[in-house]
Amino acid sequence: MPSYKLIYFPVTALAEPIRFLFSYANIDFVDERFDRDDWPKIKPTMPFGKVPVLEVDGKKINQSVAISRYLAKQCDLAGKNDWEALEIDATVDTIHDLRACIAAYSYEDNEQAKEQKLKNAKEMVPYYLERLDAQVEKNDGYLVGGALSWADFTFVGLLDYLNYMMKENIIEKYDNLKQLQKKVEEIPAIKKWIEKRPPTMFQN
Ligand SMILES: N[C@@H](CCC(=O)N[C@@H](CS)C(=O)NCC(=O)O)C(=O)O
Repeated sequence: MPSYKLIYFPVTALAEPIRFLFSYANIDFVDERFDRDDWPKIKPTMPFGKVPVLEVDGKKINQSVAISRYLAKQCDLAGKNDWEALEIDATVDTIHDLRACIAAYSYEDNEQAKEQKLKNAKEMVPYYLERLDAQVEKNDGYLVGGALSWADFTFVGLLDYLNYMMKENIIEKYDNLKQLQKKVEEIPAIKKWIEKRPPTMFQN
């Protein structure tokens, strides 16, 4: 078994689906959370100046989605066939489109632009969530293929970050997504992880 170190800010966000996968797969990893003040010093040592970065036996690799897919393959959460793998990939990309839409608003400093981006997010967030909720209803309570996949871990892992940025529980009106969150958080390995993980600014 290789040695793994996951490097990220001291938050959930893009690293959390990866942490869920390590926990679910029962793979030991060093969960390295650096101080924000140290980021300028760390940034030039990362392959593309961004995190999360995973070190596998000392080799650094970036991109959270690629890292998640790699781990999901190792614990049978990457679909039963190529079609399901494609559906999972598409769903994960859609979740990241939703994240990008919310982040565009949340990280905007210009007051006027922020107002416009909030208006856009208020329109687009329900657009995405209605469709994702219907997808879960159609797939027996999971996002893809009637079974747990890394798409479910991506959605639930990112959720507290999305809620924090939107300043509300974005899935409040979506029963299928609420049940999905509950189901994922009750998987024994995930429950254990959530209980032991350090609290961050995204949990209330
Ligand atoms: N597509 C990349 C995005 C990585 C990314 O944007 N990381 C942010 C934190 S969430 C970052 O490193 N920001 C600091 C910087 O750009 O200096 C991924 O999914 O890993």
